[in-house]
Amino acid sequence: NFRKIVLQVTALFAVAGAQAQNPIIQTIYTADPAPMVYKDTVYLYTGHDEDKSNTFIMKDWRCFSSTDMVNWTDRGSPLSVKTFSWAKQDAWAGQCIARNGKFYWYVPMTHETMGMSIGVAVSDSPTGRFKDALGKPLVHISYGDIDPTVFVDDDGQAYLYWGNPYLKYVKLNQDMISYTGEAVTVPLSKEGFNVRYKDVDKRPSAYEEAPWFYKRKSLYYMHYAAGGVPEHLAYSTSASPTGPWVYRDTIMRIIEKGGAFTNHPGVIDYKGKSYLFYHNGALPGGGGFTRSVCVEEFRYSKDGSIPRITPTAE
Ligand code: FUB
Repeated sequence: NFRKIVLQVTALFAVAGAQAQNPIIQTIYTADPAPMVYKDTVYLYTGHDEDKSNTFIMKDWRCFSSTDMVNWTDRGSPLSVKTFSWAKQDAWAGQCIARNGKFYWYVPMTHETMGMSIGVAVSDSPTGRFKDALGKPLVHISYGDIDPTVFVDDDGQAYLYWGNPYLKYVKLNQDMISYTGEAVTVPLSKEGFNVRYKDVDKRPSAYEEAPWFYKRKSLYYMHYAAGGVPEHLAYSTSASPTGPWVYRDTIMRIIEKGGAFTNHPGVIDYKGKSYLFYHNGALPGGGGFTRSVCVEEFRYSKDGSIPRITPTAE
């Protein structure tokens, strides 16, 4: 029951090692990629920039899927600000995860009265339709409650990290729609998150926003957009899900040509390969508020480090 619109068909499509053309979605502007591997399919959840505005006009989230990382099927708009009765606008960066036979999609929006807040939507299918699980925000602390990233550890404990200019986390309960204890603020030290290349806003480290949290082998990874602005992508690692974090390196430098002032990482392993999703302004009419999702394949080193990744057009 989905729209079978194949967005990208390249001549290389059937060839082993074929690469998607970047940006991978060329029919609308997309941003804030959040890939999820479920069974044999990659589901790519994105934000949706409305055309040619000088601010973020983002009303809904989109979903695309692929089984070859080349051809992407448009799964429509399974979630929008309108899904949340308490929300006013700003369908910013979220992440969806499968658990308990359901799909939980954590998303930030501006609340009718309280400023930025994080909601959680639930569905029986990765392509929706999603419903507001709570009828109220899951998290509301301050305006910085944006960009949630979620991960379930091997012991079953789920973590939700988020925030700009801070980075906070809570331990989610098994039901994935509540948490126990207070939100913990991560120390944004130089050792953990490096220093800013432009220190105009006197922040303690390069961490800006867009965290992306997961574990690979025994190492926990925190990818994020680092600043000042324009943003680049960097990562830190830890031996534990709650830190302390150790700054590792820049992954993608500022995109000088065809970039946007933001960038946003989403990392997966799929069919034996590793991929970094990000966004830029490379479509015609593209820019800071009209972004497009792209993907690059990469290889971890034996010690788990990630190489510098250069944006490509294919
Ligand atoms: O897309 C709106 C905001 O811009 C996101 O929440 C940030 O990560 C940045 O990409």
